[in-house]
Amino acid sequence: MSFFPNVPQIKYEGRNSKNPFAYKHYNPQEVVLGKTMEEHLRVAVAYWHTFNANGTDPFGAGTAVRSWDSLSPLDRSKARVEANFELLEKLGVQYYAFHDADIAPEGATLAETNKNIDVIVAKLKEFQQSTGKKLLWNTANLFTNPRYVFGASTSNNAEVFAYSAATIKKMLEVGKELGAENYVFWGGREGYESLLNTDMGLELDNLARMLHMAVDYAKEIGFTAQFLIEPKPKEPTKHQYDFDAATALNFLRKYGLKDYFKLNIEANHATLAGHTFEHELRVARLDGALGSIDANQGDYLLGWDTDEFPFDLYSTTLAMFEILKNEGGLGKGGVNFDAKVRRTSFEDEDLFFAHIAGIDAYAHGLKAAAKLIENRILDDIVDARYSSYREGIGAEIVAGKASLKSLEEYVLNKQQPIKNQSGRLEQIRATLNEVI
Ligand code: XYL
Repeated sequence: MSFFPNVPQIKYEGRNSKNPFAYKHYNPQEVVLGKTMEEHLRVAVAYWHTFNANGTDPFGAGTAVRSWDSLSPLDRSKARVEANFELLEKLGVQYYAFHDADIAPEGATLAETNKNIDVIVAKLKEFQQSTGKKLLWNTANLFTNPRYVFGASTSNNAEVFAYSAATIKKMLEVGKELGAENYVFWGGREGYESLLNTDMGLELDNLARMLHMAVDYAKEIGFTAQFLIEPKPKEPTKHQYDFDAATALNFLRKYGLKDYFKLNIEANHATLAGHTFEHELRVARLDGALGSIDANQGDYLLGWDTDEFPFDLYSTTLAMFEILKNEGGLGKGGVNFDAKVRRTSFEDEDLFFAHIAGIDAYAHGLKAAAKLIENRILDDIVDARYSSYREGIGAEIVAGKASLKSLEEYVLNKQQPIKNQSGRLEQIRATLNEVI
């Protein structure tokens, strides 16, 4: 049985194709800077947005009607598994990602929930084996159920901490069973609403305690996935603890967790934090912590996480520039489309058009970023701009041979003003326009 009978196999047809069911830029086997596009991007489909979301928003009910909606909860979960693998096959995408709550219905007890999960995990495994598709990452949803009203690891209620720990334990086992290449910890409701009733110190210590327990358990069961923290500044809580890349890295360092984690950087979370996506990727990269990305896009006119499929080629180009510059690229990570179709795009086919648009935007960005690198366009500009540090006093500063005293001696009697050179930003932007 097909869930998407009107959708053909999506193939690369090149930029002149008018076929909406074709890639215009994503040509999986095309080699760019020594690796195929497929190897660079490691594209993944996000289960929750693709198979669970239906367009519900705070003002209105779902608009998308899927063929599995009318089934009983467990049958619905099974149908979604089949739909997932059909979608992956038709898109020619190798990876997917999920939360526990996306794949199986919750039971009256954790034991019951785990039983449901086991049924679906067995089915996912069968499909993985027969199709060769893989799990980029899995995670635990520790934010939807009302028990998480005050957070999970950072809840004031130790019962909730315990339940969260048990849930993470199960999801680490599931990750191992399905060969997940990464395991993600997005903060969910790990944050606070007001300091008036919050013990921030205890909450942060507890968050670290939970992550240490997860590291220990993964070691114990031989689960070797890369652990990833996903920063986000706000929503659902007013102040999320993993605000941005720099904050998350500082937390990991403070609590002795830095060696076990990298970051999963999401584009829309970056802009919510008041940063560009490329800023967050650069911060992570400079710290050897760029692990994976959640590819989506926000709306600068709206202040929340709109999770749109990415179409901004400037952003995908500069993101791919950071990824190409990262040692080993995305490594075990990938480009996970943590993105949802608009509420107005409610037909099944829109799931495909959306992924084609997003994947093409990244493939386009990859090719443009490769040109920037091959022709040393930005590298030459940056090298020239910092050339003062390669000779004379600059070389002494960089070599650690200078002190406040020696620098005072150097400048004291120099005729002012110091001559600076233009940053030429408009000219650089025009060059970038030509490359993209
Ligand atoms: C929500 C987050 C999540 C994580 C996984 O803003 O992006 O979807 O990616 O928990």
